[in-house]
Amino acid sequence: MTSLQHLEFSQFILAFFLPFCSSFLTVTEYRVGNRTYVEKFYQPWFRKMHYDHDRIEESEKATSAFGKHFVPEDDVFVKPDWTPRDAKYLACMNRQCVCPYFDGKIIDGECRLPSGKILKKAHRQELRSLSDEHRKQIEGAWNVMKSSGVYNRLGRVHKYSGVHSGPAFVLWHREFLKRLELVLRTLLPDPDFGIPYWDSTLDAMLPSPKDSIIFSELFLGEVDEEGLVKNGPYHNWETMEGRAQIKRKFDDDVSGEMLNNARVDWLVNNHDYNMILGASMPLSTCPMNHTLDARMLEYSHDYVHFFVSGDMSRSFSSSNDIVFVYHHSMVDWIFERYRQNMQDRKQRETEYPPSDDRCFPNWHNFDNDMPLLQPMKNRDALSNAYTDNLYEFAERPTCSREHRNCDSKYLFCFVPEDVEEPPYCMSKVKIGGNCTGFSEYPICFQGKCIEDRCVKLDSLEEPVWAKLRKFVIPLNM
Ligand SMILES: *[C@@H]1O[C@H](CO)[C@@H](O)[C@H](O)[C@H]1NC(C)=O
Ligand SMILES: *[C@@H]1O[C@H](CO)[C@@H](O)[C@H](O)[C@H]1NC(C)=O
Ligand SMILES: *[C@@H]1O[C@H](CO)[C@@H](O)[C@H](O)[C@H]1NC(C)=O
Ligand SMILES: [Cu+2]
Repeated sequence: MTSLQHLEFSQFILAFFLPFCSSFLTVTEYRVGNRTYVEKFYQPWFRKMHYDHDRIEESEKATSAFGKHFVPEDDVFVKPDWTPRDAKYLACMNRQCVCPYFDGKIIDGECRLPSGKILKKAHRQELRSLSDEHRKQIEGAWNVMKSSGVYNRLGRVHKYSGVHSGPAFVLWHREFLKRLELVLRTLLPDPDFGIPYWDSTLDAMLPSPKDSIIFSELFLGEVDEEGLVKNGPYHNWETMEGRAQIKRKFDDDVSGEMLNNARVDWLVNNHDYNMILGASMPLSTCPMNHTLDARMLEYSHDYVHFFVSGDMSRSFSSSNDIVFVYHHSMVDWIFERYRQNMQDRKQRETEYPPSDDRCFPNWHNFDNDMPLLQPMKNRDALSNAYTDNLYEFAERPTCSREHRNCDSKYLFCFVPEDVEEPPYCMSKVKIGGNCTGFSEYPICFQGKCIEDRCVKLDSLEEPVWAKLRKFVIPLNM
């Protein structure tokens, strides 16, 4: 907001969420002299208004986050590393190469597993679209990785070497997730499943997104008063730093917010590759061809980290929370959808911001090694081989006026009154959660929306008043 600092007024910005409308009302109050002027406009991008980001001045280099990888001073360093076996196979870019990692044998060019199955591409689905059985298998495999120490060992690769704040951000995380997914798949009864994604656009339009079924015991777990995850498949997940539980502090960061359809559509149909791969924390000396639009992929991804907060609020600790993995699978979905929509096969492997040390640190450069993901270089993670050979995404849950169903008992189809606006899928809300404005919809999971709250169904089956009525003789009879 530097541009406003030159003006002689103060301003206050508020954004209001409007149920039954896919827009947000943004109200800005300008105080000029003794008077207040109010500007109101509707915008579809942000529930809490975000503005263009600022570049880093040379003079701020030392004090800002530029080129820094923050780790707390009292951190007890444990060297992140890959086992020789991991190092040998997890860099593979096709199924033949990785086959021995699954104890398979190549027969007729295919990798045949000991179970007799052929190793296929991993299928990445939205968490709420998986069957309960398959989701539980995946949760079980994560828990095997957690208790064996493998999850934290891999988490430290991100903790100490994760690349952020620039062009290589999306590439480093793509390769990291690919490796994590291969490890996960070796532990699944059905290795065709890959890392599910958390499509937080499904939660974005809820009256209170943190009341979503995704943050219930069934999926990611609920938190206690201190923000510690107290139930669900990932409770008692000891962090890399030795805390007994994952921490989430919803609402402690005002810039937190979910992804939404408007921003996802804007990204995957964008004609400027910089909105996906551009420098997100460039120096003021950078000869840039784009603005630091608040909707750029890395920023939009950041707001979700800030929404969950706690471990997710900082890059050194974010991999403690399984949400990190599911959210990054969604970020990779956006990246892939953009590639399919806007680039041909050659552009997918070549379009990338030019190396320039007036812009970003050299580890973002096209030809640079990926820290701790050697032998991969940044350029290698632009390869078509990822989705040609190793994994593919299922479509995000969608619905229409004709098909008002999101094909999951955890989702419902929201149909805007305005016929111009397309219907979209939304997550159901957990018991006790806020359902304001949606009582016409099956918004409550195994419950009913009564006085703006989701109330459990079986506590409604025989309401007290129904029992009483049998014994009360109406006075007007
Ligand atoms: C603002 O109001 C005060 C008190 O009414 C007055 O003394 C002052 O001159 C006003 N300032 C402007 C810029 O109008
Ligand atoms: C429920 O959500 C609405 C919309 O965000 C909000 O205005 C209201 O205060 C919330 N109600 C409660 C009890 O939190
Ligand atoms: C900006 O565009 C010019 C001309 O196309 C190009 O030479 C330059 O490398 C671009 N700079 C960045 C940072 O993308
Ligand atoms: Cu990261």
